[in-house]
Amino acid sequence: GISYNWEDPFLLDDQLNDDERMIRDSARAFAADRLLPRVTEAYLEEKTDPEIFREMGEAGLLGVTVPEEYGCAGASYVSYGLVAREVERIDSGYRSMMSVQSSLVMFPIHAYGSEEQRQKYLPKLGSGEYIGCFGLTEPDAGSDPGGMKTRATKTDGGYVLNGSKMWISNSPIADVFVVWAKSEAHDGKVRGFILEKGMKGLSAPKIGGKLSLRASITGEIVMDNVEVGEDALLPNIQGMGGPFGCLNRARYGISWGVMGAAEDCFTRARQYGLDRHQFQRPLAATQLYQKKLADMQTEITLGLQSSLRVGRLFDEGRFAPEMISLIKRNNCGKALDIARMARDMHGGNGIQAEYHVMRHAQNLETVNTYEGTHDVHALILGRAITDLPAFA
Ligand code: TGC
Ligand code: FAD
Repeated sequence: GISYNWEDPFLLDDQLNDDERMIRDSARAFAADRLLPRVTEAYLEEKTDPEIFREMGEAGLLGVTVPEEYGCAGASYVSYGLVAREVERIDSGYRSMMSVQSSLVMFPIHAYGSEEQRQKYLPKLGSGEYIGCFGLTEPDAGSDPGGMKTRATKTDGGYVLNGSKMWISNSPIADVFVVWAKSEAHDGKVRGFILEKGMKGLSAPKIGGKLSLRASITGEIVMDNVEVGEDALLPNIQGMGGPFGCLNRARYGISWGVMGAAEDCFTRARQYGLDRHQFQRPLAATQLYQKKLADMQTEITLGLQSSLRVGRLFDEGRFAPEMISLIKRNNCGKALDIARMARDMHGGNGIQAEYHVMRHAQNLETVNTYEGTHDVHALILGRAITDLPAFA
């Protein structure tokens, strides 16, 4: 046998190839050097530094699965998951910025766009020169995005868009907006459009007052007779499969990301328990403290192994969306429990920004809700198990 490695219980590292380890290591270094020093102030001041996109682009962390011909890494989905884990080890908001750009903006432009659209947008999104956002959710259509009201009406040579999107990551600072609308010219089917900052009738006011994900800016998208040409339409997809295809990627990445946040909470709680003494001994020498650490480690280890498995299936083209619902739901719920537990284990210090754990817990409230809530993913699984849809 070999001795137990508490930092990598199932030897995940052994299951990665050299390229994956390289991307993981550069993401980890980037996160420690560029993100960790900024995060506390960004969170407390609710400030998103757009420069972070440029820095992520320079470090090769945006759109890592997009092919090299568009200036990206052409890496595996396992690599993408590893990047999400390292970035979210610092903050879920930073991972949000990365995953919206990669899975929700670059992926659809690559998968559904024309060659002109790919050439025009992908290199600049990959370098972080352009910031992207993804507009699906509306004030009255969250868990049920098929109930959207945003409409595209055909004109000579293009479309006019009307409607509003709610809770959109990056929108107030975005240059490129991938927006989903029902198109009358296509039998009312949902189509994707690429809008650009500065178009007449397009605005993206910030949503203030968030008590979660404060390092990542969130806004609305308001479209008041926004006129676009035919070249704004994503030509190669129609129906809700378009946005859901993007969500599959983002949800998969989130399943890795939240484990990064959970690992940060676990390692901080472990260290705190070793350093802090009460009743003349370290907190970590008590049975209750050790049980909590064991529970945390168990869920993190199982969660990471599951994400790796689904990532491998993804890279082989053998994934079903329900697999992603299973790991998105499980890992978000478990990460939230772990972060709350780590907050408790830090006692009063646990509420302080400098100990990081409560910020993770607050962030994970959002991550457990966006990209399909914990309960909506249970219903997606329930439908697959019983063949009976329970949504409506
Ligand atoms: P349903 O009838 O099931 O399907 C409609 C059409 O869509 C297709 N489809 C999928 N295709 C690919 N992947 C998937 N996962 C798919 N799920 C469904 C399906 O085949 C069908 O196609 P067609 O051609 O037959 O029409 O749809 P429904 O309307 O009954 O959906 C129910 C439900 C609950 C599954 C769905 O609406 C849902 O997933 N709701 C959750 C909404 C959500 O996740 N919103 C996320 C917004 S984006 C976001 O939160 C970004 S935050 C990111 C960050 O900051 O990191
Ligand atoms: P609702 O759908 O109103 O749900 C409220 C509650 O009801 C939940 O507990 C839910 O589980 C439950 N519920 C709903 N339907 C059912 C049912 N049939 N049966 C049982 N229970 C049900 N969206 C984007 O398009 N782009 C983004 O970039 C984006 N970024 C976001 C960033 C942040 C910070 C946040 C908070 C959200 C973001 N979202 C984004 C929106 C997000 O995807 C939605 O908030 C999410 O899908 C839930 O929708 P809702 O908020 O309308 O909640």
